[in-house]
Amino acid sequence: MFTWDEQEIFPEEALQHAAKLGFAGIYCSEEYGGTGLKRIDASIIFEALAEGCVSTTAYLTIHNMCAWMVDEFGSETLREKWIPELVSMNKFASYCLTEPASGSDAAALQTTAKLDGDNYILNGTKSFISGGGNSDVYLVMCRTGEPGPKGISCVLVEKGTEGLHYGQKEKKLGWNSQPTRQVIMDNCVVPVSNRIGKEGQGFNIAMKGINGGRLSISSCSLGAAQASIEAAREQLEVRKQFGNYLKDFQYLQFKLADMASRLVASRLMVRNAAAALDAKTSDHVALCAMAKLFATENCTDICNDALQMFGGYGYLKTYPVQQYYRDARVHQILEGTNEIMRMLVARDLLRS
Ligand code: FAD
Ligand code: 2MC
Repeated sequence: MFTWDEQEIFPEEALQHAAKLGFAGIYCSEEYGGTGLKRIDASIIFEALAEGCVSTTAYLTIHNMCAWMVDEFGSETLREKWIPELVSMNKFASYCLTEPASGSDAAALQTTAKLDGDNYILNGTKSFISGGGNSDVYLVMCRTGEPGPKGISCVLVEKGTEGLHYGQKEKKLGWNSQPTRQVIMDNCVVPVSNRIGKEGQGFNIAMKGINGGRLSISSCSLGAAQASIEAAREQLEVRKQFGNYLKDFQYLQFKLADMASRLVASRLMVRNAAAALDAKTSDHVALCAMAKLFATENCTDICNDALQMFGGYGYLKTYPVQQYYRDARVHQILEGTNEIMRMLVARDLLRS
């Protein structure tokens, strides 16, 4: 995982190996080759994988979200064509919602898709696209109608489509084992049959996808925190200062106990929200938002506390905790910032 981070390697073969284990379409139906498991299973799998590499697992979660969107809302033709390709990771997928002028206010997006016979002509720029440039399939949220959420559709754009360009690879604090680029559409001609769901349904599809995405990203945070606690525990057992092992200082014992308690609380919130999403309970959106808010903030703090326990060594790239911290930090920003998560929870509480 150090090499992937340091050399910014996107480990496509490792991902395809994960796909062979059923990890690329975990909650897709079995009809076209998905694994047919539940969100709670996905959460357990992503947490475990993230203990190995948060960034690579995080890309896998986005791919899973895209595969599910095609499987759940795509036409029979699209499902038959793409699901086998996606669940085998013969093809990689990206989710394209954010634009330079619309991040949190996603429903204000400006990328257009104008109808021209049997095709849409797409124009616009998507920013921060995970997998951008490397992925084969882009699920692009674009405007086919009125301003606001109801004028948005979801269109599958294939790599190689004329007019599809990519920006430079972004330099990032973490998430270095996966590329992030702008995806630029300049008169991209895409068949209308590539639309996922009905015209105007795209924003709802994007949001339904991202509820699960938020839990998957939170699960990556759980893996980062778990691995950081284990690393810190080992360090406390071997490092001596003032003639004692660090584990014998009560301050550090209590700190470790707090970290473990916050991790367990985070995990329970994520698994509880996953069960709510599986059951489609009326409060599942708020529970997913709460879980992301709580788990990503607490788990980043746990990684930071673990780094502190390593002293100066924690700051060195030869030790793993700094990478868990760098990789987990962005989970408070993407897939909806934690301020937007608070907004979703508050809306649920205050709605009449
Ligand atoms: P802004 O929306 O401009 O927000 C700036 C600040 O203002 C934030 O702190 C925000 O919380 C706060 N804020 C905004 N509105 C309010 C409000 N009403 N009340 C209180 N605070 C508010 N997007 C994709 O579509 N696909 C991807 O694959 C993808 N991958 C990403 C990978 C990385 C590494 C990163 C960094 C981002 C990625 N994103 C992706 C984009 C990500 O979802 C956005 O960065 C995020 O939604 C925030 O949007 P923004 O950056 O435009 O910030
Ligand atoms: N689940 C299901 N439906 C949702 C939803 C959710 N989480 N959030 C909104 N909706 C529905 C909502 O119910 C409404 O549907 P309908 O009109 O049919 O009742 C529709 O979407 C419009 O919602 P609002 O009226 O609440 O729209 P508004 O613009 O006020 O707020 C907001 C939308 C802020 C919640 C949304 O824009 C948002 O989640 N912003 C954050 C953006 C984001 O998550 N970006 C992630 C990019 S991907 C990424 O970062 C990766 C790394 C992949």
